[in-house]
Amino acid sequence: VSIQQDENKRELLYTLMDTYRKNDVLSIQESIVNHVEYTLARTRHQFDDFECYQAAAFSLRDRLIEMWNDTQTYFKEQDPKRVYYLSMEFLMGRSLLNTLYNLGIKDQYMEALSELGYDLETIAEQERDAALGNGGLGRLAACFLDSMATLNLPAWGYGIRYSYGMFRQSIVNGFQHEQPDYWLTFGNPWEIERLIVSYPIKFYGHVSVHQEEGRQVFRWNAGEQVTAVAYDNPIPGFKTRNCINLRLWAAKPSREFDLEAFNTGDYVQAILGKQRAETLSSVLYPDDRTYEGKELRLKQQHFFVSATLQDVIRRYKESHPGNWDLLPERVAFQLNDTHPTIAVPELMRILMDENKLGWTLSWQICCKVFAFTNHTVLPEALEKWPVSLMEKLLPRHMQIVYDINWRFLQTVRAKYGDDWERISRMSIIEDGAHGDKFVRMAYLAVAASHTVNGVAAIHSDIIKNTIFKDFADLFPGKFQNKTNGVTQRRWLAFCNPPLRRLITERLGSDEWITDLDQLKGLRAHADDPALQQAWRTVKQQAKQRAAAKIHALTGVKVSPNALFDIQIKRIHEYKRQLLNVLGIIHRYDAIKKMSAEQRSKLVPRVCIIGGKAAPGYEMAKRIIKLICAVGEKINNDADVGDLLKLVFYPDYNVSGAEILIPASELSQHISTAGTEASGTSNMKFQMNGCLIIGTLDGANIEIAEEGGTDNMFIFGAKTEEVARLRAERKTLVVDPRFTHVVEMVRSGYFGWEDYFGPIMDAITTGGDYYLVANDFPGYLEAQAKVDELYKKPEVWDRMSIMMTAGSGKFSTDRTIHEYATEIWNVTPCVVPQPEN
Ligand code: T68
Repeated sequence: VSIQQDENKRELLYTLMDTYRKNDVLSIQESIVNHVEYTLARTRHQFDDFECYQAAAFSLRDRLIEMWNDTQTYFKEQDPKRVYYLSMEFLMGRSLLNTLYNLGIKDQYMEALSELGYDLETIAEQERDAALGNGGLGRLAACFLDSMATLNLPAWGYGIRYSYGMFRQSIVNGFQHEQPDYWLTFGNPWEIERLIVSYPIKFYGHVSVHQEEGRQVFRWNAGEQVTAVAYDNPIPGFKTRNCINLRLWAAKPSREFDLEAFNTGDYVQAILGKQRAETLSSVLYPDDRTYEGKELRLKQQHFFVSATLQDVIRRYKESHPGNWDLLPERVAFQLNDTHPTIAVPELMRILMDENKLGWTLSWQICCKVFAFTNHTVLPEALEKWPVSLMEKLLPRHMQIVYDINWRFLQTVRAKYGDDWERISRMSIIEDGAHGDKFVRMAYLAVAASHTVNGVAAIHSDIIKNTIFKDFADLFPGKFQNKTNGVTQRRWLAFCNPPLRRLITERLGSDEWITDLDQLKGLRAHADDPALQQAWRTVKQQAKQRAAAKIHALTGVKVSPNALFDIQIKRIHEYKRQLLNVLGIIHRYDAIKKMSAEQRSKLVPRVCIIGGKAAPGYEMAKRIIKLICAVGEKINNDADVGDLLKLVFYPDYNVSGAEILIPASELSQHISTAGTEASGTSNMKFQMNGCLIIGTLDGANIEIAEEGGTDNMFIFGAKTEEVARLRAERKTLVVDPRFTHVVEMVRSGYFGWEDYFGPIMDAITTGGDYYLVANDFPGYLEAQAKVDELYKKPEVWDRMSIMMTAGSGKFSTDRTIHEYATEIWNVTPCVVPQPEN
């Protein structure tokens, strides 16, 4: 009877399921209007642009869910090795257009909406950016997801569903103000809430030991417990059925825990106490530079890592009950910086304490599943958690870290003998000066990972010779390079349709969208005046669009006939926005002193600077004010007119980048050599035919190799010179032009001289750690060369085409392919297309 019932049920389900959603215009309209009426409870006769966006997004989510289900079912059947990308940040930006393009149904949607009376572009702008990241590290994770899906890898991303993303920046009187980014106010139509996928997460308490069958068993009696709930975000690939998952965890109060608190009388206090649980996943830390030893940050790390590992282990055990040996052949974890490193003791704890594996096997497994990416060498960014904090918050993890360290130092000693100096240098536990101890998270990650990588060739060399030198000696085979990339879908094909069409027309195919090396085919056409002409027209259109946006945001009118010079990135002393501003002051001063005759020969410039300063980074905030003050002066100087403009682009984010990058002719990547691990916007600019003024730092070096050194404006000290130049900085004979611009600022030419004093001090009497004075003359020369070449469109356009042609290496498709083959050992798992 029951078999018959099962049969009937299956039959019924199949009939009910009917077919997949169709993508003809009428079916799309049907889906949209359905969501207007039944999801949003509006009527087809009355819904505004925002509701139209929501309904369109929900209709797309339906289609994504079909793909997602097919993909996950297929992965389960095939049981391939899977990779899990663990990251505290995913800087996704908007999803509507990206989804439409990846699914290949943008034209149908455009038509469907247009017939209903809506404009796709306007609708797309209704979407708020998902800004769950600070900058490069978070955006890299987002580009990786796009490539992993497109390459059909059995991959998932895991992170935190922050309620407040990256703060919104407004500029008031030239000062940065921060506003909360509560991005979920009107819901998030892309996510799927999975209330049943939830795990308990424990904190505080104490550890007890007892004997069980002749071995020690540790039990962690937690003092606090919250629940992690899964929110799935489908990630479609380009032109593939595969749809992977980004699973983000949100914290909720746990139902069972603390029941006694309710029985002891103070009911209201007990409720309020539970509410605190939600704060765990509420806010993204906006600091991308200095490590902050905040308890909540460590709680966030443990929260997302513990939920993730419980989820992965549950999935593994479902398919392979009792078979631990196979785990490293089915699971790979990539740690995006040290932020998820608590995963190492957490996996040890899960294997040993919850699954009764011994230390040796547990450690063997650990050492086969983890790999770690480093993104910085700046010492102030390296995470070190106080032992006292970790002992309190995660007592069992602290024990395990001590054990890991003890065994690790045994291997160091086995190789080098009683070299106490080295042993103390390499210890995962740092003995601080005042008796305080710290856990060096990077060392823990290196000790446990089978592979450690930097993010550009020079950076991977630097980490081997500096912060991880001892480790590279001990484990020479562990260290690799994986030069970053960006997805050419979002950053060229979708954000710059006119250029996409032009490239496709010239190459005779659009295969470059999944095989970016094909761009090198453009080299043969770089001298063709017809292509150059069309290339220029495309750039001109993008500049007009950006000019309109700048006017709307700042009220400043910029001429689309001027050279667009852009520096957009987080504000940091090492990125040297100061060098840029001082160069602009020099240019302004020069213009003021010119005759009309000289001015008529000048190349007009629009300088655009954008980026956020960490709220506690005083110097970066002063630099923003300086940029604004200089802009104020220049932009209102009728004498200068269109010859020079300087705008600070407020609230720079992913969507802003999608407008600015296509419009750029020159972009600045001018960090002090040896400080920028890679940079990734440089790759986006290059793809869009923008010329680069830059130092030999990070990925700039590889960009020069690929795009041609002659097509870049390179200047400045080299990495190997920096230490010496720093030591000699006090005796440097400073260029008089530098002294003059510093003097202009100090004298109050732009007002606010007292407020700008510390900035000027930092690059003069303060030691000039980032060598602004050293590189200033070279920078001015490089800028002069820019002006000279811009006057020769045939030369400039050729260089521009050559840059795009040389950008093939910087696709995350290449990066991810390297990770997959050289680190993860995972292979594509291609979901078959459905029959109908
Ligand atoms: C960036 N790092 C590197 N960090 O600065 C950049 N840090 O050179 C590189 O291209 C990029 O990573 C990708 O590899 C960051 O963006 C952070 O955002 C960050 C956030 C929290 C804590 C520390």
